[in-house]
Amino acid sequence: MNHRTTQTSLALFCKVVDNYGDIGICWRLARQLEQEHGIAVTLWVDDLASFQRICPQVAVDRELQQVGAVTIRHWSGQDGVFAAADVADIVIEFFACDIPPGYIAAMAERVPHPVWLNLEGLSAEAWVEGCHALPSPQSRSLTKYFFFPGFTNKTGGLLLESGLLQQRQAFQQDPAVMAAFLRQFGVTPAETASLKVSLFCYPQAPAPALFEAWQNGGAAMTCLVPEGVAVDAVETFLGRAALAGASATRGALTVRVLPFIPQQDYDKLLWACDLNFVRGEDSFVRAQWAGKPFVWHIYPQDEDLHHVKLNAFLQSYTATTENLAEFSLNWNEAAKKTADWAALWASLAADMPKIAIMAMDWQRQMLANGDLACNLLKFAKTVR
Ligand code: TRH
Repeated sequence: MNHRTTQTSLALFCKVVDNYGDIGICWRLARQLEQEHGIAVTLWVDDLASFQRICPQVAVDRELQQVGAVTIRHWSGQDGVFAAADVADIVIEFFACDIPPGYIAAMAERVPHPVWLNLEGLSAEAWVEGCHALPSPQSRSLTKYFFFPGFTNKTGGLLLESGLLQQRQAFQQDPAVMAAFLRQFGVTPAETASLKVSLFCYPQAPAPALFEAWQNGGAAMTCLVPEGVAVDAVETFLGRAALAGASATRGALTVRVLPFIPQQDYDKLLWACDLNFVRGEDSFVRAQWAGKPFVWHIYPQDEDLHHVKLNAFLQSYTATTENLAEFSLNWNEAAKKTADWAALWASLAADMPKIAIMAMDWQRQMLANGDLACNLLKFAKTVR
């Protein structure tokens, strides 16, 4: 049988609203669909510069390129140039990104119509289960389906590459490999032996106050911050530009700036640290697969809508202790009481061993929901 003619094709459209989460999620999904499911994936993305930051192989000046076996198309206003034959078997728009009208017209011409999915953002709110997989009739007899990632078996689940958890285990069971990974960023043996925290957050996070609490704390700590993150707080602490390689120690705390790490290595940073500060959507999910305690900085929304989402997650997450919830609410400026960061940190630190154990239970629960790529393909088959 000719493999080429039977290979399922899939087009994934991604508009980068800001930051790295949009392309981060789409790139992860595209790679997994191609590598694990043999799908011919075309990833349309409007911002190649953001893409290059998480995947250095991407050339920013190419309209069409292959990275691995995924086809990358620069999405820059193309319309009216599509024929039915150009349309993939499965078409995914990420986060309601309005795919080109010309492409939609070609979808309507295609026989059979492609499966059309809108891949939504991640939320632990209860309404998600009711909206997941709902059809939305469109003009020209097309139907679009909402596909929601999520934390229960009535949602699409979470992105998880096969073998990731085994890779993590192998990495964590080999201190020499872990030390070598950190050494490439200039992390010293003393820093490696200290309590290690990775920091990824939005600029408004109260990092200066937390640095002060860590600095005045008893135990040696190392905070590893990729370049470009919490820049003001890091520069104030360092007393100089927060460029990769810079570090300073004050009291018990060392802050070290790392280069922004390619996405495929970012997991290793999470695996190597004792506590991870993550944000947005993709790093938030990776921290859950890392199985270590983490603090989530949620993407801010108007009218503090994100506080509702944060609370929904903290209530669902079975590794939440009272101290983790209190710390997280303060980190996201969603707490009722003014923060005493030294006390918040002492309480969270005391809970970390317990949280680490419960985090593994949570992981088992998430695994039972199946992974997002598999769930998405299964769903596509049912509506084909
Ligand atoms: O960059 P983000 O803030 O993205 C956000 C969220 O996705 C949010 O939901 C969305 O609405 C908004 O963008 C527009 O955080 P997130 O989701 O964690 O994505 C960061 C990506 O960058 C993730 O794939 C991990 C990757 N990364 C690296 O590859 N190297 C690094 O050094 C770091 C810190 C992150």
